[in-house]
Amino acid sequence: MYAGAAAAAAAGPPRRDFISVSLGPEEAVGTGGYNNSKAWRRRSCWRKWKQLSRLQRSVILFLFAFLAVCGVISYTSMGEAWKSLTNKSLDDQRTEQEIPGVKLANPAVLPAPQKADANRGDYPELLPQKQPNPPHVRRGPSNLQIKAPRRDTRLKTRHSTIRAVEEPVQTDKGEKTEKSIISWRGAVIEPDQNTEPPSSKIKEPEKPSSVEAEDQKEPVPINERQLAVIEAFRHAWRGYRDFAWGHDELKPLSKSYSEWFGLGLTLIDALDTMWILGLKEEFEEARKWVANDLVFDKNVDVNLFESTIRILGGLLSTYHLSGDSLFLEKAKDIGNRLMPAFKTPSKIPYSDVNIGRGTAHPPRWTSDSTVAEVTSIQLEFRELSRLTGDEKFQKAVDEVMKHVHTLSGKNDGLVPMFINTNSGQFTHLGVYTLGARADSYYEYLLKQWIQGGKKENELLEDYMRAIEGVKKHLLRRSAPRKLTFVGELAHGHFSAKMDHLVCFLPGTLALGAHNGLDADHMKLAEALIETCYQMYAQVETGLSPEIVHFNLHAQKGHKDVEIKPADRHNLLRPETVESLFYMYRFTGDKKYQDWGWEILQNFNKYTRVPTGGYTSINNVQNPSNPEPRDKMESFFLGETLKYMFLLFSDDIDLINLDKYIFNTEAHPLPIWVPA
Ligand code: DMJ
Repeated sequence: MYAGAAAAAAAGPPRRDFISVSLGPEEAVGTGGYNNSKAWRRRSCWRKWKQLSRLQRSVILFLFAFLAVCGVISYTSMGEAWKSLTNKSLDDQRTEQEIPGVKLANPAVLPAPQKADANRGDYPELLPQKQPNPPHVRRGPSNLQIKAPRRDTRLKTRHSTIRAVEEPVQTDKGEKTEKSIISWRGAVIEPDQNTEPPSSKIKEPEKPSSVEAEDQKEPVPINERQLAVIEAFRHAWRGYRDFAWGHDELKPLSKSYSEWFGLGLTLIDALDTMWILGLKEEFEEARKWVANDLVFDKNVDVNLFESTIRILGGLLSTYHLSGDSLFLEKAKDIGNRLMPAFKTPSKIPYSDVNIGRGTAHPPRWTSDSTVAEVTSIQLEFRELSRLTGDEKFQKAVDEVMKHVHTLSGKNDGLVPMFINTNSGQFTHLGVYTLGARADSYYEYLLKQWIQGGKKENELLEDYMRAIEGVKKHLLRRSAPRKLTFVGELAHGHFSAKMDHLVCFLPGTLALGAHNGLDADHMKLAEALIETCYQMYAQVETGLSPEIVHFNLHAQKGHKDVEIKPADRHNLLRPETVESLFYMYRFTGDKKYQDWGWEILQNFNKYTRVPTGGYTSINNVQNPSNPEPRDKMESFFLGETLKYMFLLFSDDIDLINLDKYIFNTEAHPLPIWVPA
């Protein structure tokens, strides 16, 4: 018997002041045996409930009510927790599916990187965008620093911080919308796509001292003229990409290509221009070609100078701008393959190297090399030594400079055009020019001095002496406009001939003056750039010929500039635009931008090929038929358009001239000890 029931029976009628609920089997047996039907259970419970006192019922009801309230509260808070847990894991899954291996902190703010080749064949034309504000025009000392906005340390290249900015962008439907992009020096880059840091095997290049301050400036908006340069570049690139991809030069009319070294010359020459112009997709596609298809192990003869300034220089500067070690690896490869050129009796390098076989030789008809060629490879090889820690590159090119420094045969610092690789002596003495075969000797004297931190006095001495030589022997004024020009001297006879190539000189003189050299170098630069501009302005197409002859005496109906039939071609050369860029940077005089703008428009008018690309022309004097030559030189993309873009910029930090020195193919390399 169940104990509670026995006690209750013994005590008579149940007392109502305590609770006793007995649901044991014996009770059931005592009330008629076991019956588990639902009706019986309901009846039995109800009977029990009725037997309870009011107090007992109230207590039970209160307990039920209390438990019910607690249940509701805990259900609500657990539900929230569960919901957020579930949502979070869904978000995680979505992010991982969209960008494999990359978790974006906030996908709504930073768009997922696009595949570089997602837009193959799709070249949206850039519509000039209305600038929200007029471009900032900053003048004054070039080390002027701008106010410091907050920094985003996540987005950093090796030499610069990439800043996240909100910019209006054009949607497919032409609407303007706000999209987050990352901008760096005009380059538009999506996050998480900045390139790898250089391999740890490679000596870390010195960081320019003022990088920190440069990091903290506001991005300067791209203006309409710069957009026109971007459009021109894209048009040129479209031709190259469609008809000459991976080859040296585009032949835009025949929609084919020409090969010089078979090394994708135009592509390599254009890499850093794409970076500076912010053409990310084009850059990424070209980078893939460099990674997968650029092979230097080829049985091919290359010109030491041309491959140094275009290929080695292009790879080094692209490495500096992008921080991508691929370009340094390639630069090391080509640098090593060019070294056999220096194995000569005099250590003056041969002009040609077979980069596959490791042999070098002079041209077939002579053992001479060109003076400009052997003395305009130094910026690149010196930088390669600094980056790799291997001094052999610098040693080889420094030896050439030291040797040339000691040579006799100069005329007040002016050098002849040839040097013999056996004897190490100048040959063809008595002819002096600032044009072809000598030009960049003068340019590299100054630029090496600046590159090395203005310490190598012999370089400066040679440069200063040479400029005095130019003033003494080669400067004259034309008639009727009294334009100052640089002629040539041949065995004591002056010739009023000036190559377009000489138009590098105003820029170089201005750079020297900016670096503390005589102020009258700047005066001369101003006079010479006016002349170079007139070499365009006085010609029917507004484009300069390759060579002009100046009139020394006024003749009725004659301009200052005369052009011989053999000289009236234009190869899309950069020198005048290059000097305009330096002049604008150092003076802030808008006329230099306006002159460059005229030149760009004339290139568009007379050299642009509708199906893509630009072409050299044979006759700058015939606007109705300039006689296209069917060739786009690699320097049009490497130099001319790059200098145009920089000329139209008001951002002195877009390749700051106190931090970078341009090689003679417009590839910027860092100054070792920046001013
Ligand atoms: C380029 O290859 C270089 O600028 C070189 O110094 C001279 N010739 C062309 C451009 O005109």
